[in-house]
Amino acid sequence: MTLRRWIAVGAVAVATAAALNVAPAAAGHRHDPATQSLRDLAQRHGLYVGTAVDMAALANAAEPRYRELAGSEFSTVTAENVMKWESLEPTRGTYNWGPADELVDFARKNNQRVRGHVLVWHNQLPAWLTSGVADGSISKAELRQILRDHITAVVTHFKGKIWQWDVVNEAVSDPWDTPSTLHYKGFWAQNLGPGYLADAFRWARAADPKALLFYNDYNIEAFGSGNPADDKTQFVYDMVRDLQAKGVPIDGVGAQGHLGTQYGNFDTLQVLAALRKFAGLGLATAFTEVDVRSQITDGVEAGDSAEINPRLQASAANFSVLLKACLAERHCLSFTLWGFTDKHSWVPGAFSDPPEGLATVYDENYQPKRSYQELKADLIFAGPPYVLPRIPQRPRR
Ligand code: 9MR
Repeated sequence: MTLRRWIAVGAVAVATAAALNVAPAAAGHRHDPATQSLRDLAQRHGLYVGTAVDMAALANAAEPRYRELAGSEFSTVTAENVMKWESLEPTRGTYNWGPADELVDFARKNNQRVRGHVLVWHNQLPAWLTSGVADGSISKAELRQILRDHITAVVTHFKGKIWQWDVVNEAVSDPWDTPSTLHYKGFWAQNLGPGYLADAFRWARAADPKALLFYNDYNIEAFGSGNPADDKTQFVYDMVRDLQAKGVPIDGVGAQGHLGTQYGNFDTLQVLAALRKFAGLGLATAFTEVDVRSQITDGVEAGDSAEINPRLQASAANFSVLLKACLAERHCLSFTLWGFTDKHSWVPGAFSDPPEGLATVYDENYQPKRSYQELKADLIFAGPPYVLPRIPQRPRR
């Protein structure tokens, strides 16, 4: 073959490969989709893939892999803890922005977006606030003003740097709570009544007109009975629709996605149906805290593959269900993991009887697990006509 003929053949091969959206083998390793990062593979769908970041792990020079992967595999990050009230305002009126600013800076350097987590939640509140309310030294009227000041200060501090804010987190009870009829639960509802939700979104919007404002909760990945008395997803759906009817500026609903292989969980089409229903209200959606934990038996501890393998497989299948549903709904903007390595996961610390773990996509030695490979495969093999690029959300006025 002459050189000219060889070049022509090569050009046709490249053009054909481009049309088919596959990379020619000769193009080298870099273009093999299996060697690309989650963030690069997700980009083709306009989807952001994220992780919660543990700032102590990020700062640990003895563990460089954490920082490398946090920067290279993900296009959005969430502070696992450092944007929570007890971290930001440990003493009344004195803000400690340092660790949260560090994360925002890390994100800027790595060309990542930031999910702000969290403005209003009943957990991880500073003692000065909860004890002040308990002993009556903080009145209800003052508490409302304190909440307003906190939201305003935090959103203003990060103005222009936060893509999505979790404005209110976990406001709704679970069927196992008392009373079992679903209701607004926790510190804020008890002290201010459910009107605090509308207030919080309005105050957040006033402080940053461009951030997307989310309601975030667990166990809302799929609808159940359709009765808001026992179906949390339905309760949240009705709640959000009521907020919209009142003109409250809410832009999205985040489903956390904390699943466990011991549960029934969902299939992809069920989850997709829920995302579609929320999109039908004009809302964006996101998976905000995905992990899939398993019970750790003696056999798992002892390395018995007959016990480990089914867990790893079930975990991968559940990660995949949530990602595929997200890919198939164009208003599902981001897919965030609640940590990416079993070395730094909230699960073992939170579940000890029975112990649970194995919840993330890399093992304790930073080796990718089956779940990581399945997420990649989902991103690689998705495309038209059922998977189309994201539709950006405009903040509601
Ligand atoms: O992962 C977080 C863990 O480090 C904290 O100790 C815990 C305290 O409540 O919060 C964890 O993150 C939670 C998140 O902020 C909201 N949804 C549930 C998450 C897991 O508990």
